[in-house]
Amino acid sequence: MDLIEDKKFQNAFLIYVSIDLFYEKNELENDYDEFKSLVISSGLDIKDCRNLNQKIPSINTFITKGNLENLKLQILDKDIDILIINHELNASQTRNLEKYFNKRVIDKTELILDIFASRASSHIGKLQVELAQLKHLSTRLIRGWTHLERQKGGIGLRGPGETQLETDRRLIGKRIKRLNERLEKSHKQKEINRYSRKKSRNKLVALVGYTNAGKTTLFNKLTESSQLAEDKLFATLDSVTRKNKHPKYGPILFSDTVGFISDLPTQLVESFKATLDELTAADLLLHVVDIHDVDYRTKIQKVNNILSDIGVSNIPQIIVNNKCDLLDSSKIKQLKNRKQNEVFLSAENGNKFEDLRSKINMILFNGIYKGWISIEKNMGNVRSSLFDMGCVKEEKISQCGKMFVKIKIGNDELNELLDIKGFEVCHDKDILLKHY
Ligand SMILES: Nc1nc2c(ncn2[C@@H]2O[C@H](COP(=O)(O)OP(=O)(O)OP(=O)(O)O)[C@@H](O)[C@H]2O)c(=O)[nH]1
Ligand SMILES: [Mg+2]
Repeated sequence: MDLIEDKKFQNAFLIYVSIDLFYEKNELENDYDEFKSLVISSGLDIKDCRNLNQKIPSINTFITKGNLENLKLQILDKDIDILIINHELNASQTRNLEKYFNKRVIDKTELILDIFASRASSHIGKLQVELAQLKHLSTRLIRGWTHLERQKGGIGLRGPGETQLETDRRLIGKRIKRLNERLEKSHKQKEINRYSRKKSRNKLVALVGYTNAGKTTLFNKLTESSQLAEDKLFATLDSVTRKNKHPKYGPILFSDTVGFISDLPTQLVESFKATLDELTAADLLLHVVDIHDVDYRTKIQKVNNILSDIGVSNIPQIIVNNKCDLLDSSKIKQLKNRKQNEVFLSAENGNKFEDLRSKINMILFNGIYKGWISIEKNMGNVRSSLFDMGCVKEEKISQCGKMFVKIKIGNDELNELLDIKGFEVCHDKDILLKHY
């Protein structure tokens, strides 16, 4: 369900309002550019933009009277179909603006919802976006003006004795209930998948971060995948999980996730909660940051706020400062002095991820053991769990049936296995001298 229909023909006029009252320290310097990128990402054609300054928003129309009159004159002779404003408006403000300009008015929430709607491709993704849109729509249902009324005219939908408004509410309520049920079913399946991962003892590393930071680009390098990475906001909507392909990592699954943005609509956070809940299962978060972005510090903070809302701020985190190819080496040197669990790299133009690898291995496995172990011949179950964990590199069986297995495994896990009687670490020469 696209909120903004027939985008090809939609000429957009952007209204960027700076409100002194809303100005906080952690406001983005490039907030205006981000707003423009959102509009471009939604596929609309930007015909013109205006920057306005106000002390406070007007209660009825958000934009103050003087500003409105000026805008009307500027829009008058232009071929504009749609007005887009960089704030969240309430239903009556939108309605009043639409009446005043006699044009469709889209606020920031609707814009983001629309981008999500056009990007969602998986079954779950589509359900989640539709749910968010309906929740948003239900807040807009007020007497005498509804989207449904305009779209369908409500013919044949109304129940006996119902007003149009009641019918709309009932239909939306019903659809929301059905969507919730279908989502619950899909997430049950995900829980089963999560359970089998735990059993296989693969560690889960989730890539998180602000939209356009380079998560998918890094994910593709780490897993030798070819997911779509683009210079667009919200290129990724559906999380994808793949096994690590690099021999220097332990048994790890990497998961690419949806990017965050400041003022992420609450309906979206709620609807995507189940997907984001997957993050709660992660053993480690790679927080990908575009270090070249002037707002990178504020964006780290915004991402951390959302992570804390989802309840995953206690999961260990490595800050991956990406796009280092766009910075001078002297600048990077200067940044490297900070004391934090962080790495500096270029996902797109680099191929040296040694630092990242060793940090991941250290956090997840307390370092990695690579070498031979021996197990007694009656311990086939231990051998098969080593295979299940994907850590067996080579295997030899002595004449007396004792098994020698070359493994690559985290030190923590190796320590657990060493508690088993008959499981021992040994050296190459032991195998060659004693048993062959
Ligand atoms: N110069 C440079 N560009 C990069 C680097 N990594 C990613 N990019 C570019 O940054 C843009 C965004 O990359 P993505 O990997 O799609 O970013 P993302 O974080 O997955 O974005 P969303 O899925 O939208 O949240 C693309 O145009 C990439 O080519 C890098 O190391 N250097
Ligand atoms: Mg992505």
